[in-house]
Amino acid sequence: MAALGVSPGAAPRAASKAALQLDYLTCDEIASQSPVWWQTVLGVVGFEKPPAIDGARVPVTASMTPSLGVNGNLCEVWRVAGPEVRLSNGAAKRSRVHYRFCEELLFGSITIEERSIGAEGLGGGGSNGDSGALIRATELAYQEIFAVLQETEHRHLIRIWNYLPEINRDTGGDERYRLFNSARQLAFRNSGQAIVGTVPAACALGSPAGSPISIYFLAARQQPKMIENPRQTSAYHYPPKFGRHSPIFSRACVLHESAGTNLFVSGTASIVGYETIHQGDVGAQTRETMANIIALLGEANRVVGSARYSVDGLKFKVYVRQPADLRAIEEALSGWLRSSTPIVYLHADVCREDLLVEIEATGESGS
Ligand code: 3EB
Repeated sequence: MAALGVSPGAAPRAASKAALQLDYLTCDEIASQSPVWWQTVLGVVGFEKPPAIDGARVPVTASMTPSLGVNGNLCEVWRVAGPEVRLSNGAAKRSRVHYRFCEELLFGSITIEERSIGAEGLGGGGSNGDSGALIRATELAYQEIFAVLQETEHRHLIRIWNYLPEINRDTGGDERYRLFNSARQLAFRNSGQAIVGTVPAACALGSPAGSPISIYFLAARQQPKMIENPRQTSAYHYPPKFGRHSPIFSRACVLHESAGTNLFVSGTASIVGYETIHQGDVGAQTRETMANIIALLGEANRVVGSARYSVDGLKFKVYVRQPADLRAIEEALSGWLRSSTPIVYLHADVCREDLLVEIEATGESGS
């Protein structure tokens, strides 16, 4: 990393690097932090519901996916640290996006209730009811996100978390996840974004009926390096049998120009090529998912040119479709992970009906 001193004749130094850091903290731990600590917080994500903290200071949101197991009260906290890091809150007019940013990085969140969306203006004169509202809400959310990134010049989405109520429910022939994929792809196109290659790491999970659509994201001024998995077809090249419009996400990405936390592993599941494997066997799905994450770590290390990332440096979020499977998943993971590895289990529907588990991870370098 850059030395603090500027030697005579050196080129002007770029702004000091922000170290992005992820912590899983209880609400009580968050409540007892000092003002100095709060100055470093980009955003706070609760799981079942937004935590009761003052949303005027930082964006506060929730995935609407309840915790499983012992870690009831945890929140996901994104912070930046660095000698010259200054954070500002977002002030985009007429935007539902809450955001906070420093020179290099931006955290944002948006929630939209489908029932607040009129079906007017859509083909079919509104007869498509709730599928129209999901499509419109998704388009609006992404449109507003890209507008913020344009305005603040953090033009590169690096990681985006998508939570949709009833993700697997069928609405007149189309699953809601597939409608979401169509709307997401349309929104990327309409905002002039790439739809293959340089697309963010992501996940898409189901929340309980009646939840708002909840989306949060990290963006950067610098282009991240995208990582694909040699064991899997790129999601943006999935064949049409998985939906008319492919999901737009990369398997992982590396924030090469940052200090600190900088590997983002997308939601990863028991998919080899493009097919789900080990249907009905949650233990085997968990092991296959870890094999996919190990393959991604290998790719990430190859791309950065050193053995920087390993399973031991990752923090995990595990989405469990059926709470009764929690024990079997923990058992399968115990072969891969240390007991000290940070890991949060959440109850959520996974975006293919036959997937029982999905795992995402965030990696730190220099730790
Ligand atoms: C998969 O590999 C499993 O639609 O944004 C993983 C990560 C999955 C992201 C998304 C979906 C998404 O296809 C599902």
